[in-house]
Amino acid sequence: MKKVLAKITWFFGKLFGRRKYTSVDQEIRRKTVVSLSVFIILLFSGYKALMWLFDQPEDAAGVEKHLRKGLETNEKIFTKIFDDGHLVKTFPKSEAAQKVRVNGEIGLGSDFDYKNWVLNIKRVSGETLLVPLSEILALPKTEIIYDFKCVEGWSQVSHWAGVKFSDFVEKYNLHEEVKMGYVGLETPDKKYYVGIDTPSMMHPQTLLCYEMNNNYLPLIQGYPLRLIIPVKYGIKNLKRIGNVVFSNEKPHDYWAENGYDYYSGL
Ligand SMILES: Nc1nc2c(c(=O)[nH]1)N[C@H]1C(S)=C(S)[C@@H](COP(=O)(O)O)O[C@H]1N2
Ligand SMILES: [Mo]
Repeated sequence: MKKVLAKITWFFGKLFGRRKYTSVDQEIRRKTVVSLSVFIILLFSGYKALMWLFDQPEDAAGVEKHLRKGLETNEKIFTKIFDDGHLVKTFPKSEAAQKVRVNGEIGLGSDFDYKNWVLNIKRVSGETLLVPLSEILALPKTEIIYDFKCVEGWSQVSHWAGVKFSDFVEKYNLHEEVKMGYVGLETPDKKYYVGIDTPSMMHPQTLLCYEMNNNYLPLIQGYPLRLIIPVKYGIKNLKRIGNVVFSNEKPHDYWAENGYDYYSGL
């Protein structure tokens, strides 16, 4: 045993040891032997690992079990990121701001006749659906407290309530309409307008919102009706909705026209 150990030590000593008087040739040879050994070991382990992988049972699609696991993990991660059904984080009411920040007043002119306001919806048939506030208030109410984010860099936990857009679609039979790719919303004076992909409109946290902190919206925050769409940045949360249209082309969008991302998703 001792002899064997001595031999091994001698061998590695020869291989790796730095002797004082090695010539340049010997030094080059030593380095070549070391790199070649490392290369062969790596090649061999790679080959072994590949063989092991090929030896594993395959599933119906002919995909090996361990690879399939990897695929499934990727799928889980990506559906989590891209699935429009994922929910935005919500907060307890105690965390909602009492003084809610006001930002952006485009399309909120003071000549607004709020007493005669009705929501104006263009059906695909060309007909117009007019919905007064009283009807919207009679629909099931959904509340949300979440972190409202503006692209300008601020965010604030705020408390809103209204009817889910998806409930509204159900109630007014807008099923044909939501087969279209986009929903366009405008202020009554058409000065502020947004285009939103229909899946985001149909997201369970998207509201046609009429309340903030348990009161009607202040005029400056969109009374009588605004969009609250937590999967999007503030710019898409149009205040004072007047008109709604559906289309397969992207509806015009105020901030997209000014260089911001059309999608503006979070
Ligand atoms: N009609 C209208 N809606 C608007 C805007 C606007 O200028 N006009 N600004 C948007 C932007 S940039 C943000 S951040 C939010 C701010 O909503 P808040 O005033 O309730 O905080 O409204 C959005 N909706
Ligand atoms: Mo914003």
